Amino acid sequence: DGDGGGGSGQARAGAGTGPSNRGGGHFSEGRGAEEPPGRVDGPGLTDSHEPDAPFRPPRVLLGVTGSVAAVKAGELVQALEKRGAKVRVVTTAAGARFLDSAQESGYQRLPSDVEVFTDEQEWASCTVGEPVLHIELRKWADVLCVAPLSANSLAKMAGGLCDNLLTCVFRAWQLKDKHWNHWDKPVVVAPAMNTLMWRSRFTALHLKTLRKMSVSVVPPVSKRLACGDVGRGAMADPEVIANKVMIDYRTKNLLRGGMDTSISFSFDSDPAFTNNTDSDDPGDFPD
Ligand code: PCO
Repeated sequence: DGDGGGGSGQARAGAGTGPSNRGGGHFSEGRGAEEPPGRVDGPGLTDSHEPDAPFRPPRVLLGVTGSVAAVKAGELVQALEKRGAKVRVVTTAAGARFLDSAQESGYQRLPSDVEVFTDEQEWASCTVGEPVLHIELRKWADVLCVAPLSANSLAKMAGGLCDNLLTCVFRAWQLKDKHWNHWDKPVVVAPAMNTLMWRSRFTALHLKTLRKMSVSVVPPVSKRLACGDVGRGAMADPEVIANKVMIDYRTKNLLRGGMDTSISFSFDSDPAFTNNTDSDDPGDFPD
């Protein structure tokens, strides 16, 4: 686990993030696109899973960080695309190492047409007057999904640190304030880390901070982990994460459209997301 080092731009571009995936810093569509997601206005835009879906499919920015669960990124992209989402990937330097190893380990690779953005591209555009990549990506995306979210990137996000492309995107995100006066673009995170790190009080504290900012947390599951330990810490099923992304996106649009906000569309009342009372759960952090 670890996404250490900022500014070095050392993200590798090997097998998993090969040249065909690498974002060229161009924004042929949606550049500066702050327009609210509109209604479906033509054929082919409807979510294939829900023929009557009223909104256009979301643009999902998938953040990949330095957890071994990054090997599941290909599966997650597929799950999102299956639901009609348009996906771009931002990886930390540590996340890129796991993306590279995914292919060697036999995990599903990223589709070749999915653009992968790394710190290198962020630091490449440092000219005054040129577009800034993290701002452009933040404008492009409807939803930010960070999966897997490592312990290190969790701490950075909760602390507002922004020393790489992904944390800069998050720092520029407009999150809902405590009075619900702002409801901007949803953020969904799926932590994945060793059980001992998950159990740490830091985890509870950092998750509490993110939840207060209206970030949705899809908790990890219990299984045998990459290091052989058994316990909670494995990233949730990509299908579950993709569902949560779609639900938060739709909820936001329904609220924006003046829907009855007393209706709950969220998974937050689902025991799978709240009743993690086993000994591996960091629980809440008292005020
Ligand atoms: C590393 N941490 C972990 C947590 C993340 N692991 C997982 C699963 C994978 C295999 O199913 C790797 C995806 O175990 O999400 O293992 C040190 S213990």
